[in-house]
Amino acid sequence: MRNDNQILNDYQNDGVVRIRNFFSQETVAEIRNELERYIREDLSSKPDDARTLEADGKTIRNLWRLNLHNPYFEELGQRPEFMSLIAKLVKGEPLLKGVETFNKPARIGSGVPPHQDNAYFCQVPPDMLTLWVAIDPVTKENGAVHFIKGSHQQGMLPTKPSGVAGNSIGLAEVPDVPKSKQFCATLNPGDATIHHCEVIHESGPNQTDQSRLGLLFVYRGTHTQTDPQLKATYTEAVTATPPA
Ligand SMILES: O=C(O)CCC(=O)C(=O)O
Repeated sequence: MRNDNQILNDYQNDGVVRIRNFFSQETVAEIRNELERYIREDLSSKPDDARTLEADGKTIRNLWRLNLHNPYFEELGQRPEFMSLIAKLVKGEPLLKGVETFNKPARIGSGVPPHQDNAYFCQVPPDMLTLWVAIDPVTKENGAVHFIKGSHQQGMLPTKPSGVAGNSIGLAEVPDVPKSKQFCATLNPGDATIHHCEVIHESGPNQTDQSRLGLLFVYRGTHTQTDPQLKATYTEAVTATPPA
């Protein structure tokens, strides 16, 4: 039984919360099938900004905008049982802003530099978050996301373009918190994390033989607005390394 009050409390204090068994194994299997079908049958007819490839030029690193390109994912992200929880966390009526994947394929999956998502989202107040659902098992070795708990409380930190396709903007200075002191979000399929858009996080490359596929849902409260300064800084970075 999901404890929404505990989730809200942990989210407010830490900026990230892990929720076991958020999706059933049946839903995880359904998601995997639909992603495979979408890649096989639909992706080639979508615009270039529907995906980012790994450095080999052929393996998928990310799928973007699945909510726009695929009705199954748009519906999944708007189910009332999730929206009721998200509403509490974003302090208002939630809006599904994006559905995407971080595939982190075995041996090929690249790292994600330390960043705050609001450098991409550019929203004030920062009532925006990501629900990150494990489709594969997520281990320390295959590239679990590491979070610095509580770092959302210091607001936005200076950024710099990262030059990484799919993660074009990162922190100007990497925080001095050893990995051993960060929250390593190991997950079983169907488990999830929810993280605030200003909590610092990163993930390493996948040097194992196990794929680490995550499906992400991004929400904001309908009351948030785009900050012009954050937007100008992001536009500069993403223009150098499109599409995200
Ligand atoms: O899945 C990952 O490795 C990174 C995810 C991430 O950076 C994000 O959710 O903002």
